[in-house]
Amino acid sequence: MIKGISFLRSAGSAAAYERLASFFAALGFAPGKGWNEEKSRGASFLAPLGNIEFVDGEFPSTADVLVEVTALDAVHQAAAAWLRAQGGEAAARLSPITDTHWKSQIFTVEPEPGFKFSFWAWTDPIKGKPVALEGDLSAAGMRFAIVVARWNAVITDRLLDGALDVLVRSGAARADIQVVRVPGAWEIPSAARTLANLGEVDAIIPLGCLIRGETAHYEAIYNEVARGIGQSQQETGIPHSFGVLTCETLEQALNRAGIKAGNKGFEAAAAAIEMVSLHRKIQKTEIKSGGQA
Ligand code: DLZ
Repeated sequence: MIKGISFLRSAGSAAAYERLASFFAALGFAPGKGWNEEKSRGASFLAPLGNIEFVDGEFPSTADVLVEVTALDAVHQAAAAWLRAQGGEAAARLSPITDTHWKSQIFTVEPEPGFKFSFWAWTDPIKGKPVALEGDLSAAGMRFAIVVARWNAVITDRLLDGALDVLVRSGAARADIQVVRVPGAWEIPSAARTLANLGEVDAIIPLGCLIRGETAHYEAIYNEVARGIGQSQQETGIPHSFGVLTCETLEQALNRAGIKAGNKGFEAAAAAIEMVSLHRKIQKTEIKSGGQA
């Protein structure tokens, strides 16, 4: 399963590493998790979208890393201010904004000699509009409660592993992840609701597994579990994802818990991160627009 694209660059020195990280932070990139190990460290920066593009025909004159933005002037000003603050010749490593042949504008900046980046934005207002307000997948500073059922633990433990994996890899601190165990899926809504009412977490991630062949009143239980989780989400306003498997067989459940068809715990936790981020963005948009649509 394809997950993301990374460009790796060796900074060459600790000082260049610090300057590049500082530049990307100054331009408003969301920080990724990065790493700090014995042999190396990494500063990572996220963008909501990434892709690899092959071009046939006229090729634009750009740096090999191209960053699309929605407010090119503001980014140009931020880059200029950052370069000025470096002093010396740095300010000269910023090109003016120019038109491209594809209804857009572009500039190239070299925050560190040898590291060039081009930033561009559509001038066509239809294309330049953000397609949608979307949450991103950085979990740094977010608090989560995972409510996991013990029933069918061979499955739910795998869902829990998947959920913890994505939360920690996306930057959540282990101390900000609370794991709450309940007897079975039936008990998930009640625990989720109690946690949501406390208001101490940003999202709830319910994990459980119902297997039709082994579950008396299967329909009744799963309807009630889904309804209870949905109701808790709607009435508390705290995002709840849905990581409760409803399967025909144990084999199907295993496949959805990491064997063949992804790990639904991982997906539920990723959805929770995205929803917290989206809620925050919607709230910011609402504040900026003063509640005007
Ligand atoms: C009772 C029961 C049954 C038959 N099957 C499942 C199941 O497949 N998955 C699950 O999470 N829980 C099951 N349970 C337990 C109920 O969810 C609940 O925990 C008990 O009925 C106690 O209230």
